[in-house]
Amino acid sequence: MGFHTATSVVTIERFIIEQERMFPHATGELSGILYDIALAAKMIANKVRSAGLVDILGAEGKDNVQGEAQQKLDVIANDIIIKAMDHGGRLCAMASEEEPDIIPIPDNFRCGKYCLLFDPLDGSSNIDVNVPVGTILSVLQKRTNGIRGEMEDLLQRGKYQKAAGYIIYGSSTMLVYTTGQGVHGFTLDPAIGEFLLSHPNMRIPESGRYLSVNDSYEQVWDDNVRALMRRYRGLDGEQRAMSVRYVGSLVADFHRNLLGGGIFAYPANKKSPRGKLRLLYEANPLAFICEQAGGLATDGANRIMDVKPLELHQRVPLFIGSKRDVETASAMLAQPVPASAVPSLSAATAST
Ligand code: FDP
Repeated sequence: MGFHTATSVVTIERFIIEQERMFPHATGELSGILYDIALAAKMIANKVRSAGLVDILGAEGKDNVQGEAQQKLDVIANDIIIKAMDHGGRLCAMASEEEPDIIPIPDNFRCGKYCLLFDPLDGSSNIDVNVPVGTILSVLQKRTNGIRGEMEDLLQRGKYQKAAGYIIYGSSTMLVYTTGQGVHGFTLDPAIGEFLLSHPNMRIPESGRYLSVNDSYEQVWDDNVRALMRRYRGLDGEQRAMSVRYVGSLVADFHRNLLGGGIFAYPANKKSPRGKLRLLYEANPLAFICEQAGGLATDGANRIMDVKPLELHQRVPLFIGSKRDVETASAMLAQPVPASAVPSLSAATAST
């Protein structure tokens, strides 16, 4: 993997300024949003890093809009992002996975032309066990004429995103983003508190090593999903077996596959017919990043970034990663297979 090519120290600030200079008509508003995101990322990283030291872990007692127990750090991360972003004059509305409705810009602040959608702390079930978690963000441009953003501004297809990024709080903290000019990764140097360019122009391998899926759902998958998973595992003799890696934190699984190649899959199943992951806060931003890095993202039938959002918290099945591995998913999911033709993964594994 030859992406560690930075020969001089480039801070995220300098990088953003240099990127902006390439576009003479840029107003600097998008750059301002990216700076603010970098600041929020440092503040959240600080909280995540000290979570084991101070007694701030554990459920807060409130449920989020999906009815999941909300962890304290989710709430903290949500508040940090809102406070870092609402007063800059660049946004006209926000939406968060942790909030049921649009988050308006307070009346005393100026509104700008962009909207921010975010998942403040993805993988929250991993917080208590010291496993990497992440933040995911998506930036859209306002379409309606009023000063304040409206639902229509937020419910745009992913292909209209102006920027997308994620922060992974792992063995180091990294911020990875795209504005449609490639994907660039920055690693936080905790000694100086700066994100430094560490992974310029990230490219995902054409086909990959890793398969990330929770196959405890095999019993409730459709037969063509089971056939697809047998393919990835090399059980139908059509390809070499991929290595299974599942953290259960989307950002961590996606980040590893972006670097090493492979596919992350969260298919629909009989219990969750629309899948689990959220189109606006998770699938769209990661799809934008993945495509910019040379990969693909589909819901099985449609390109993720073409799916029309109908509501803020819409869920979507997700197959995302290396181009050839996602193409295999699209091809195999388009053809229903008879159940009798697909032995279970465990039966097949036992007999090989
Ligand atoms: P979590 O429930 O911990 O917030 O976004 C939801 C998510 O995590 C993803 O980060 C992760 O990939 C997925 O759910 C894990 O779901 P399963 O436990 O069903 O595999």
